[in-house]
Amino acid sequence: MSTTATREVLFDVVADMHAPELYQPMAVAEGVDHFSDIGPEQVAFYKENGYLVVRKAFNPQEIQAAIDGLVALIMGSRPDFTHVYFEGKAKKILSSLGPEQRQDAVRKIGMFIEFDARLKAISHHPEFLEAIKPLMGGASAEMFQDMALIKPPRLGREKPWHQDKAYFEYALNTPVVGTWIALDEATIENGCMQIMPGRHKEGPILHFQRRDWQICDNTMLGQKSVAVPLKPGGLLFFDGMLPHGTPHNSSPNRRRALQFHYAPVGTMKVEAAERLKHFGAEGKNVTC
Ligand SMILES: O=C(O)CCC(=O)C(=O)O
Repeated sequence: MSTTATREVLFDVVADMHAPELYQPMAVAEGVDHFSDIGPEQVAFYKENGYLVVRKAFNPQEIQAAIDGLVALIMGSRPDFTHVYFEGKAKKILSSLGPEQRQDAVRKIGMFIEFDARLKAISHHPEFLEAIKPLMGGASAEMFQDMALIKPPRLGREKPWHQDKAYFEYALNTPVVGTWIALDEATIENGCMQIMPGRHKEGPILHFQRRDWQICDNTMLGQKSVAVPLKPGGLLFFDGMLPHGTPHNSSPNRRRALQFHYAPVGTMKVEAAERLKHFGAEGKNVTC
């Protein structure tokens, strides 16, 4: 992903539009309603399929508080918070936008939990952390990445197919659990998550720097995915090796989400070279 800075405002540079055939869901993800519904059967499902949905993980008050926290940070509630990345397409018009319009020019926000207690309350929600444990083989979960991913109406662009472990400096066998929480209703039209169930077991897939650091389009074209539409407060747990992506937001509706990643407490990082040995494609005599 390429990012440029202009007068302290960060922009995520515009990428090409994806081919529609890259996102062809054939089914909708399965799940349970509450954290308390997760038992051995659901843990086995997660291990087998690489994902698990909790449809009503957070209540409307918790989600509204998180949205308020996010919007406050975008509006500049904390001048010392700088990790707001605007869509490249908004570069020319950003200074003329009002507060509400400015929100719809944001692509993503990161490293925010220490800047807003309402957001930290979600990432460190006790029931949530407890639910991650069995997915990690019983280890206590430690959050190592926090992001808010925003797809503004019509403007929000694709996150191409990838495996999250291609981004993280952890040994390949680390049980990384990704979590994705819908703040707005996430639909196929506004760019909800799409996943390839079971394919986390296939191991690392080579990634290429194209529209982003991603799996080659040719590898994914025509593959049937499973869509993960969620109501606000719905949550997707997904394995760090599960191929996933989100298409462009072609709808008039916002799609805001939180994404937190967890690893077992105390997991040591490895060198980037270790990660690239598995995922780095350029230089391996392969083409994309
Ligand atoms: O929310 C999205 O659009 C995609 C998030 C994602 O897969 C990622 O950032 O790794």
